[in-house]
Amino acid sequence: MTHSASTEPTPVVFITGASAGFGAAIARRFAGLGARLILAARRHERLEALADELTGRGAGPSSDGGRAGAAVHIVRLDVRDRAAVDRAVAELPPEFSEVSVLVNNAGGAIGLSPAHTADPDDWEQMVDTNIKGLLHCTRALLPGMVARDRGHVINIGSVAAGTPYPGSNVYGACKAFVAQFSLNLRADLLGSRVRVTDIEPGLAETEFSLVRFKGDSDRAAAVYQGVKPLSAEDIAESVVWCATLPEHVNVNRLELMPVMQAFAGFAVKRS
Ligand code: NDP
Ligand code: 8X3
Repeated sequence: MTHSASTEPTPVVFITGASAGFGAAIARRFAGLGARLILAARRHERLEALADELTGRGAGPSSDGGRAGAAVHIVRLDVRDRAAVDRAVAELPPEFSEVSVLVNNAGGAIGLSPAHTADPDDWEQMVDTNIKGLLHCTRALLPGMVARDRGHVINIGSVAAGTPYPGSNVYGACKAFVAQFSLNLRADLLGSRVRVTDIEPGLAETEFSLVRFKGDSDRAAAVYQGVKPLSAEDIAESVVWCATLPEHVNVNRLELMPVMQAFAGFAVKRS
């Protein structure tokens, strides 16, 4: 479904997981820059509401610093479904078809159990979303970027890629995949003007913990209790910063944490 209100020849930004958290904030931030937006996620009604807000199609005048008026195309998409991803890309309306920025943001953690008790279905869902979904979207959009010699793949990784913690087992390993895949893409793309960035946030308050704890809102709220976490807007700011640097500059990896988060030492179990 396409909502059009802008005719500016501007960047086209494809954001996965745009129905919540970082993805929605990234969409708002790029809309403020006048980009054309492709918003993808499974919850279509959330995308509709965001599209209404960004295009100004919704109720009332804009009070958001000029975002209303953006050109937005929304796609109900499960990134785990490779055929659906390919179809969504093939069926982009002409004014959205030359994607210049892909934000591979869809993903998350399911569960926090140790490996020996974790649910294998949760593991599979994390691999399918954080790894395979990201691969599907990248593979579908990269040929166009290379052909046009212009583009930027921005992957949302995590501090969990490089810092182990109990219960992170498969989630952290998925994000380690994202980190290495991002670097390997840079190797493949040398000679083209396509950029690749892996953004690795730490503790950030979104629906992330609600999803991780399968709807347990008390447990999710406790994660952010007594600390000022990163916000979705902080991450959006970093994404936009990387995307708007001069085109000869590539941020390979950007790690962010709230000031009130740091590292623990090695754990030693003594008898
Ligand atoms: P949210 O749970 O708030 O948002 C996750 C988004 O991913 C939603 O829009 C959801 O949309 C989408 N999504 C999940 N599965 C799929 C799927 N199969 N197909 C399409 N879209 C999907 O979490 P965040 O915004 O925090 O997370 C965004 C990214 O940031 C994730 O990759 C996460 O791992 C990462 N991250 C988060 C951190 C945090 O502390 N919050 C820190 C570091 C990294 P829908 O359900 O509608 O499909
Ligand atoms: C989300 C951050 O520390 O919960 O990727 O893994 S953490």
